[in-house]
Amino acid sequence: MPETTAREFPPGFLFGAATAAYQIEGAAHEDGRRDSIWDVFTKVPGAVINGEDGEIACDHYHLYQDDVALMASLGLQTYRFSTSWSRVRPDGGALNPKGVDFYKRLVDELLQAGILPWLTLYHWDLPQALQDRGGWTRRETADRFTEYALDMHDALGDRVDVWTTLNEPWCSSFLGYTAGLHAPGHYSRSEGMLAAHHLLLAHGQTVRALRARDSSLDLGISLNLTVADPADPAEPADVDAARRIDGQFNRWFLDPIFRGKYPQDIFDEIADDALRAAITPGDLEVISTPIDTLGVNYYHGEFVGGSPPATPPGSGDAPTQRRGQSPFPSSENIFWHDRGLPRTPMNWEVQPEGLTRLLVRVSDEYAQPAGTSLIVTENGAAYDDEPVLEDGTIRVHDHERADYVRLHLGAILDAVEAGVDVRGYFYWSLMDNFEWAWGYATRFGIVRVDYETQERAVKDSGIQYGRIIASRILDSETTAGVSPSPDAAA
Ligand code: GBH
Repeated sequence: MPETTAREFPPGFLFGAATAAYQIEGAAHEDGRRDSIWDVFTKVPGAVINGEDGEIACDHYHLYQDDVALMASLGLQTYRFSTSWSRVRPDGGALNPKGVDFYKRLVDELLQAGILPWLTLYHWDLPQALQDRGGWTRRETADRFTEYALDMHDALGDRVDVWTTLNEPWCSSFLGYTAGLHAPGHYSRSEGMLAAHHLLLAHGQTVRALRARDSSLDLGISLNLTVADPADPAEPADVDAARRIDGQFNRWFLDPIFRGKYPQDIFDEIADDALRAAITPGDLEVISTPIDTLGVNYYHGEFVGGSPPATPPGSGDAPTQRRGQSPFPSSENIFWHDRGLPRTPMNWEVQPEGLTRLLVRVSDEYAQPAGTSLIVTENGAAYDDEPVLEDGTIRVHDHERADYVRLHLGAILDAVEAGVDVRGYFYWSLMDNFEWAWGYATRFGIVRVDYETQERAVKDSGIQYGRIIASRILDSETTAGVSPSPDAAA
């Protein structure tokens, strides 16, 4: 529904869009780049729908100038992207100057367009050479990461102020090493926990190293956080299922980073000898090095119970179902229930109110007491877009995505009204791209990409976003007329 009253975004609130290197760059073996774990994982039969990979993706490596021009035309104030470790240090070790040069060109282009570069050092693409030596299950990988981060700072420290160490370490560790759904495609609870610890360590020691270089940098991490609700709040087993989901998605990362401690309840339940041995004295002190900004990635909440629902909620996450594996180290007796919320074609619930609650909670319990800023670094939805040709122009009337964006921006304003300081919002994603295990059919962009021609076309949701950015107001003026939803048009 359109907003009835005009709501203004706070001064300084940043509007942006996000991408990640492997999902858009292509040029996977150009200018010295070598395999990351995703180049290898995508070759495993059945790992990705239709066997697709990021070899060409959106060819952003060659089209970055056009893409920055597109960002400028949308009025984006900031652009969140990641740098590819295997471009910069193809074997995880020695520097590849040509790889670094690409990011220098990209950042220069952004700065020229007046767009703030929001740089993420790791969005899941570990150099395969490091995986061959054990990847994130090895402590040494954290040291290699810090060296790579310092290379990037050598190259870009004079031009980039905002540095995010990791994107969603939960995914890198538990989807990658435990559930087998992401690279490197392992099925080990123990490896997942080791990976999570070493990722957190890599984060903490890199924050320290970068801060030692330049105390004025804005340093942080982006976490995939969620809201877990019990199917029946009066049913202890359901409440317990929600506690464990919250513990493993949220507190397993927030507590070490902000409190220097793993959450005791979850630790007692899942920590094995290997993890206990891997945590050496001082690790949690390093991991809890203060950060300036916490990035919140929010897509959907979790509605769970301790026993299966009478009717299962839709088809479930397709790749999860295909493998029949659970991503959690301790997920016995956790079942997803249905509460009648709308769902995207990926079967993800649309629950904007969850974002409000999440921001309030994370602010109250973690960020605010630590003096850390909050920003939404990812939020978005994939829908079955139907491109149409109108007067020679490709249009996508993606009213569901436009609604999704408007509802979540409204949810952020609700949090702001509740007293939460939110620095801004990045829509995921700037453009359709390689959606990991889902391949290219799953489209998240506010810009459509034609993978045959690499032609870009701004979708209606992008036009709406541009209007919101220009006016800094959420109301029926900025959001109407772009792509009326069927009931609004009636
Ligand atoms: C983000 O992660 C990624 O950062 C981005 O690269 C990606 O393109 C984007 O989302 C869209 O998917 O329990 O296996 O059913 C998404 C975080 C956390 C969302 C886990 C789905 C349920 C996965 N995800 N969640 S599963």
